Amino acid sequence: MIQGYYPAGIKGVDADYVAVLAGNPNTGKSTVFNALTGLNQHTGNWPGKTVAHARGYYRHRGKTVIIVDLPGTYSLSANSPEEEVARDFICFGQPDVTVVIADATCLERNLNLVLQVLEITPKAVVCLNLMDEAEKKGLRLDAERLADELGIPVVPTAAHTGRGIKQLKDRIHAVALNEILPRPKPVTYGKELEAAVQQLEASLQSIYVDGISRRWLALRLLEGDPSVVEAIRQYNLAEGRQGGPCGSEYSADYRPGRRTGAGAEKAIRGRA
Ligand SMILES: Nc1nc2c(ncn2[C@@H]2O[C@H](COP(=O)(O)OP(=O)(O)OP(=O)(O)O)[C@@H](O)[C@H]2O)c(=O)[nH]1
Ligand SMILES: [Mg+2]
Repeated sequence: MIQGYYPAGIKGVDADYVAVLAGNPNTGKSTVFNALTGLNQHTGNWPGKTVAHARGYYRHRGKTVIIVDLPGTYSLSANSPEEEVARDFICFGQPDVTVVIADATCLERNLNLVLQVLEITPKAVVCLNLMDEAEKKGLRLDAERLADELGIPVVPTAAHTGRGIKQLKDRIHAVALNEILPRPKPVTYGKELEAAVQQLEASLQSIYVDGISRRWLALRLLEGDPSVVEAIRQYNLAEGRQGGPCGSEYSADYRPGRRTGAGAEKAIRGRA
């Protein structure tokens, strides 16, 4: 069951790039998704999983953007089918942009996922949602400072009213097309762990897959997460296979654009 394992396309939609929405549960992902896509959306299950998800598209600044709404997760440690789906899509679906929806009323808890995503890909944007609720609570958030600290764009939104959605589309566009090059600051884990990571990274050459950070892989293995090895095996099998329709309304042979961006526009095509 490989075909359609990392599907992103939508039948009949020729996409210029793909953005994915990740975030803790109940942070307003689906509300952001609806605000971005309007009625242009489909829902379904991930192939082979009972995890629901939605895909949609919108047009912005002359580009067609496919948006994938991932299930809510607190981490990408693959402790549940939801986390596994989220992790696998961010890693192997290689979206052009990963948007992390963070709850502005409890930012600290949400930053854990942001940092985990940034270990996988620098091409990320934080959507600081529920700003209206944070303001009601008297919280003052400095989005620019947070963007500086993280090294990626941060957009404040109140998605249920549409506030900030246009700016979010602008930032997604800029990161997808490399008009903005995010430079996240790496999290370091102390001398002992860093030494172990280095050692492990060196011996991971043989199972390194294009676009996946060996550092991230080493950290997951040190964490004792064997599911990542299985996910890579599946990915490699899928990559070695000729693409073809998976029999659903979605594209099975979506070949992700690599993160260099140059080929992304050509590579990403939702196929009928
Ligand atoms: N006040 C306010 N409410 C919001 C905002 N964004 C979303 N909501 C509300 O928050 C609730 C949860 O929103 P969802 O979009 O379902 O959140 P979600 O992250 O998709 O939730 P899960 O998929 O269950 O993890 C809904 O009642 C939304 O109307 C916002 O910016 N401000
Ligand atoms: Mg939702």
